[in-house]
Amino acid sequence: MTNISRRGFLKGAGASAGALAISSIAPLPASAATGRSDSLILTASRMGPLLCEVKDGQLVSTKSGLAQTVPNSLQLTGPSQVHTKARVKYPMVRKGYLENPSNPQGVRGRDEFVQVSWDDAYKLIHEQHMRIRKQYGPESVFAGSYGWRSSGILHKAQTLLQRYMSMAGGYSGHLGDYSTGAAQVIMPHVVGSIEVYEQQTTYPVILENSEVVVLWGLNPLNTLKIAWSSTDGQGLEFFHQLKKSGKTIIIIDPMRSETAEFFGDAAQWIAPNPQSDVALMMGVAHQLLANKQHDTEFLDKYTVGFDKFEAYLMGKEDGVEKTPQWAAEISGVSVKQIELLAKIFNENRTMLMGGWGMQRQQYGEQRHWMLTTLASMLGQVGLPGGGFGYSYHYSNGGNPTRDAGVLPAISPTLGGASAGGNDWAIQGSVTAFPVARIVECLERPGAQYQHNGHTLTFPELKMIWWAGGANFTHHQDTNRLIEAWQKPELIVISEPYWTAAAKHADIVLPITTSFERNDMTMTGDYSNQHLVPMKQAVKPQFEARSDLDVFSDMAEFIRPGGKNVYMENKTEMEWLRDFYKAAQQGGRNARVPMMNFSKFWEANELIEMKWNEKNAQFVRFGDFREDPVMNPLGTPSGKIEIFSKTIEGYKLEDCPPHPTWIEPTEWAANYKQGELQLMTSHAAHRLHSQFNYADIRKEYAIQDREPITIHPEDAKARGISDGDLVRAFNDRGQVLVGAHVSDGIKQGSVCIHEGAWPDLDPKTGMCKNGGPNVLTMDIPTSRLANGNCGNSGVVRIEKFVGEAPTLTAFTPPKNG
Ligand SMILES: Nc1nc2c(c(=O)[nH]1)N[C@H]1C(S)=C(S)[C@@H](COP(=O)(O)OP(=O)(O)OC[C@H]3O[C@@H](n4cnc5c(=O)[nH]c(N)nc54)[C@H](O)[C@@H]3O)O[C@H]1N2
Ligand SMILES: Nc1nc2c(c(=O)[nH]1)N[C@H]1C(S)=C(S)[C@@H](COP(=O)(O)OP(=O)(O)OC[C@H]3O[C@@H](n4cnc5c(=O)[nH]c(N)nc54)[C@H](O)[C@@H]3O)O[C@H]1N2
Ligand SMILES: [Mo]
Repeated sequence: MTNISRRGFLKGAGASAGALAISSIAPLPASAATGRSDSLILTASRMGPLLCEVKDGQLVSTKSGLAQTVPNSLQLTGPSQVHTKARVKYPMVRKGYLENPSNPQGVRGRDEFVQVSWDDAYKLIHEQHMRIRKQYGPESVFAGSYGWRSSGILHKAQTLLQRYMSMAGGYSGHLGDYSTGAAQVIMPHVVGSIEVYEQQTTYPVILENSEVVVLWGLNPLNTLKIAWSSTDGQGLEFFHQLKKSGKTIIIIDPMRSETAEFFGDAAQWIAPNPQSDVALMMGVAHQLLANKQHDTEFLDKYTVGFDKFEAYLMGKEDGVEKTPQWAAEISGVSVKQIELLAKIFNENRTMLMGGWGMQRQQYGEQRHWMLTTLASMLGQVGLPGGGFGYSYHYSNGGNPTRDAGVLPAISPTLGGASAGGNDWAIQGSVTAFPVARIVECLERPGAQYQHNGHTLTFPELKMIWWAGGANFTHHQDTNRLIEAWQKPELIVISEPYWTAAAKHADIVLPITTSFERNDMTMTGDYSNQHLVPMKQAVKPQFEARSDLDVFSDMAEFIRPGGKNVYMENKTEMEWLRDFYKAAQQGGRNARVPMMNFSKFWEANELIEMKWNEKNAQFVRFGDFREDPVMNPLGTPSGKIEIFSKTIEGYKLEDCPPHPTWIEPTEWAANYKQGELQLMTSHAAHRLHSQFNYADIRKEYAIQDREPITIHPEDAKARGISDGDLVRAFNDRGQVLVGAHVSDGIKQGSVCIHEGAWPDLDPKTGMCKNGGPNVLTMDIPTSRLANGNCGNSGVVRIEKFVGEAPTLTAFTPPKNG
């Protein structure tokens, strides 16, 4: 176990204030950053701007389009993305479906596929879509289609699907996401904003003012390789600077993550049991309270309900005092360490950075509520470098917002002047359900359930069209999903690759990758640091078409002239030109000069937006702290709600009205023999399921399977050695994984990173690729948020004996 000395902890604390001034994080100059080269084509991806090398029509290499200090393995995956054998080449229809679409034979996932022409595929989808819509109404058509499709403001798969469905008369959509399902619903009750997708106290302010930085369940060295728009690269640079700063860095994570490895001796690693963070935070809170080190002035002025929480903490509510001893037993972190954490936090300007894996667990709502409560007790919220921040590991939260011309994006409904005057009755989503409850929705159509204080009803889904998401990989309890997946009458998947979802569809449409079309993007979701042309590098592979082409073609089937209405009478390049013009207008207002579109497109260069000194000094909650009356929070009280009367009014057993420790269902107290806690963190060399097929897989796969990290003691007790094949199983399913035996994980837990493509052996049901969602629980975090619990559950492991089945995850079906 980690043994942290006080000296280790305090080294550097407070010493380096001002040593790294703002200029140290100021980004590289634009000319150095663009990496302009006549022979390389500039595009962008989630992993940032990319330079593409093309030879004889083949994409042979991709590399960062920005200068960077910390390498990003994902940027090299371009050639695999375009040329992998896992590509869908032609439109394909399941045999039993094609033979009789109104009454299909065979089973999804077990049938053969037959190649059809694009026209036949369109016609078939149109006829069945219209039949279903007429028979069951728009709510029977699911177009929620959640997922991390490629970057770009025009080729937005889900939006383009919804645009088509809006023209067809509406659809069932989704609420929330898989990322922050719990936190994004609880935080508005607590501080009036979602926090998880908001600009943070900036990097320069942290570097200048924070003395202690806590990475609570945060693995930024992995997760900052990407951004929702396209990464600006500054997040990795910031953590590089932070490492050099000599500040006290504390990492609280059951795994010695890539980030912990990166910091090495520059950080202290504390490993709690997975799912135990609320108890650990409460132990620290109790210690502060016991020593009267909580900031009563702050609590009085800026929060409500601390008295009720205090009563709970002291055991007056449930008879259990949440002492460090109590917390140590639950979390596996020693009393001494808990007491030390309280001391360090209290004595120093401390920034509590919260990651999201810990809220993808049962009762996940409690994590960020409790961390906010702890930060409130420390009284540093709204001070430069103090308080909490829940987006430092994501999309470069903290990189100052630039003065910029910002690109708009295509919308799910028709807009713009050119669409005016048409007589289409545009209808967006007619109903929606929490995104991670889709299997429950398929299982219980018409059933009522609670969501954030509302009683909602599940629609009955008869048609599903997924474009731009990998739901067979991202959803929990794969076997339960496969069963529910048999219920709809039609399932269409638009995909570049033969994913598990594609293999379980009726109709599969081959889609281009972002390297095969033209688009644009901003970088840095909060910073708007660059505007990047995404230039087509290679021609569409095989018969692949873009989502834009597919859905605009489909619109023509709804009614003649539909394609023009969908496209608003513009071509791909005309859309880009108009988006650029809008950005240019914004740029003019912000005094950022931008050349005209044709020159920009010719230039093959990105535009770097203007540094804003005032934005660089942004302190989250700074204005609230300065004047809470003039700048109240968006909560009912206008203050931080440690006790929420609103949530009290919901009367939810699984989400009490103040932060509460609730023992999860799959937890030590209920362990069957030999069970271990399962974590499913995000992988270093993938974006979820994306690039699982790529060359880089060779670097991490063990005996051609997804690795499972096991503590040496747990491995020894089961006769497992490093490199062995392992069967991991529970009541929900079984997977084949490769043992990575390491002391970089809390004993009693294992980790299989999310994102391996399900590849279920038809005979045994075993997932041959090691997809962890075969093992995870499909339950809501609570009926407050209905978030997913993918990062929790228990599992048993044993050495795999016998002949290993051949991996088929990336093999197209016969004829495919
Ligand atoms: N157990 C467990 N499960 C989890 C998580 C976890 O931590 N643990 N994490 C959850 C989280 S946070 C998330 S966000 C989800 C991620 O779930 P997803 O976002 O669904 O995962 P991706 O693998 O990124 O899926 C994107 C898919 O879009 C396809 N695609 C890419 N570009 C295009 C395009 O231009 N057009 C079309 N039509 N398709 C395209 C890709 O091939 C890929 O199949 O997973 C969730 N699931
Ligand atoms: N390379 C890469 N980057 C990504 C993604 C990706 O798939 N690959 N996905 C992107 C997306 S969509 C999202 S939502 C974010 C995800 O961002 P996060 O949800 O924050 O990422 P995770 O890897 O799930 O968890 C972060 C850390 O929390 C630790 N952890 C797990 N369980 C617990 C626990 O119970 N307590 C504590 N204290 N720590 C715990 C894990 O070991 C891990 O090191 O990342 C984004 N960035
Ligand atoms: Mo996510």
